[in-house]
Amino acid sequence: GLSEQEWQHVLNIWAKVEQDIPAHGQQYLRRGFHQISPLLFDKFKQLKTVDEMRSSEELKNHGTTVLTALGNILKQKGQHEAQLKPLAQTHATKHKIPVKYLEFISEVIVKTIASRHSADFGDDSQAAMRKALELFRNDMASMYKEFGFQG
Ligand code: CLN
Repeated sequence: GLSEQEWQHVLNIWAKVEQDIPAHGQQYLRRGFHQISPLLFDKFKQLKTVDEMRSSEELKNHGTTVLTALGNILKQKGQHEAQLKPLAQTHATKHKIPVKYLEFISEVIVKTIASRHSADFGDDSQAAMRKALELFRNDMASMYKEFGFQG
C-alpha cells in the first residue's frame, strides 16, 4: 500500500487535475488514442485526425467519465473495493480490456499530468501517483479473475 504521505501527494496533484477534468480527459484520450483506442472504442473509430479528436464532444465526455471515476477511486486511498467492483465487471466482461492496457493508460495519465502541471508534479508525486495506479491495476486484475477474465 501507500503511506499517508504518498496518498497526500496523489490527492494534492489530483486536486489540480480536477480544476479542469474535461481538458485533461481529452488530452489523455488523444495521447492514448494513437496507440490503442481505435482498436477498443468503436464509437471513436471515425476520428482520424488530431483536429477531429480535439473537436469531438464525445471524446471529451468520455475522458471526463474516466477521470471522474479514477478520482473517486483515488480518494478512497486504497479502500476502493466498492468503486472498483462495477468497473472491473464492465471492463472484464463487457469491454474485455486486458490488464496490460490499464498499465499502458496509467502511464499516459502520468504523462498527461506531467505535461500540464510540471511545477507541481515532482519526482515524489510522480512516484506516488504511479504507485497508486499500480495498486488500482493490481486490484482490478484480481477482480478480473473473479469475473472469469484472465485479462
Ligand atoms: Fe474504461 C467505459 C473508467 C480505462 C475501455 N471506462 C468506461 C466507463 C468508465 C470507465 C467509468 C463508463 C462506465 C462503464 O462502462 O463501466 N476506464 C475507466 C477508468 C480507467 C479506464 C477509471 C483507467 C484509469 N477503459 C480504460 C482503458 C480501456 C477502456 C484501459 C481502453 C483504453 S483505456 N472503457 C473502455 C470502453 C468503455 C469504457 C471500451 C465503453 C465505452 C463506451 O462505449 O461508452
